Amino acid sequence: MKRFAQPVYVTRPYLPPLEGFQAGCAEIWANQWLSNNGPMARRFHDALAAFLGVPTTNLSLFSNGTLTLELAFAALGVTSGEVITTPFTFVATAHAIVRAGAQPVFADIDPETLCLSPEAAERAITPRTRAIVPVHVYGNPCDIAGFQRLSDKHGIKIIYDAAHAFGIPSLATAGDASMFSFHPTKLFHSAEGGLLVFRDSAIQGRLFELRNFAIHSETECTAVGTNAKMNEFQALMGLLCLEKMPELLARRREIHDAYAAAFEDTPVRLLPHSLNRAYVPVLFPDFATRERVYTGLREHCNVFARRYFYPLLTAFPPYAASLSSCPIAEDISRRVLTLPTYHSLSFGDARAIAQNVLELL
Ligand code: T4K
Repeated sequence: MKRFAQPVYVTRPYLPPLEGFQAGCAEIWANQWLSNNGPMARRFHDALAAFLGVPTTNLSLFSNGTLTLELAFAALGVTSGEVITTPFTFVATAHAIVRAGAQPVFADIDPETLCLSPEAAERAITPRTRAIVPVHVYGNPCDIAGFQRLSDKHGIKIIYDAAHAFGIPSLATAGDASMFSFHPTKLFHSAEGGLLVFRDSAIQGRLFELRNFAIHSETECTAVGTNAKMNEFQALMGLLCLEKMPELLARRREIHDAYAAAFEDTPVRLLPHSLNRAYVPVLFPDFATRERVYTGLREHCNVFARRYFYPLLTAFPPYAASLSSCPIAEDISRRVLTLPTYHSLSFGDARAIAQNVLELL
């Protein structure tokens, strides 16, 4: 079994050449403008609009993905009642719902995509339901048409947690709004950051205010806003990483293919649906095997794979009171492991990690 000399983490951020970042810093120094929608943030905003092919009026940048989601709810009027989501996600999804003033209600996932099932979500709808928050888990697309039908039929908002889904053109404009995380653990990042793309350009002004304390003018504050502005250094990092997007996407695809070849005809099932190959999730036959591989990789191979997402959110005290029964999510959560993938991981290392996994079975 190969033991790596250096720890191999589940991911590593792409870092642009330092000279490019230093040149950008020189501009920031000259501008003497560090935050509050400065020139670099405005340039990043426009570059993202061009990259995604959406009008500049239909997006807004924030300091991180969690606050992006929280302010999306505020801007779309989802500040009370119930919001249906999946328990198979990162805690930030549910935290943002609660912090916006609503109560999360958990419904089960689809066994193939591992995203919230529209059928399960529909069964959870009550007169108090204000919105549904499906998550494109690992970059697997949710059933967009299915959720749109629910929105049309029940008059509720669909706000996607697209934290994992940057770089998938078909998901950029789904639902009423989509949140993308630019955290360094994502395939694209701005050190920290979040992006909201929304259908109704009328909410852009509201979002700009909410991220800046809801200050309307020097003498007016219209609501309880927060500080969720992207600063100039984040925007600079984002601009430099954006130039590399095609390469970052291609590289992930190749690494994914290397794992796929290594796991062919083995008991390890590589989940196939991620469109941007943001993660390498593999399913084991049972919980004990997953745990053995997870621990074995750490202790014997120096490989730090992660159990995204275990346990389910309903196992955490703030959400434990939820009466939801989500047997598919429960089962997947106990069998899944996400293996290392990032631009600088070599194919040889991916193959060696896969070999270690198979030896630990
Ligand atoms: N919705 C969903 C579905 C999400 O997955 C997330 C975030 C959000 C919403 C919220 O978006 P943000 O507010 O974060 O923008 C990580 C991330 O902190 C979190 O952003 C992410 N999801 C979640 C899935 O993973 P941890 O606790 O696993 O991160 P951590 O610090 O253990 O990092 C994992 C590995 O990455 C490390 O072992 C090494 C590597 N790493 C990490 C960082 C931060 C680096 O090499 N360099 C770095 O700078 O939560």
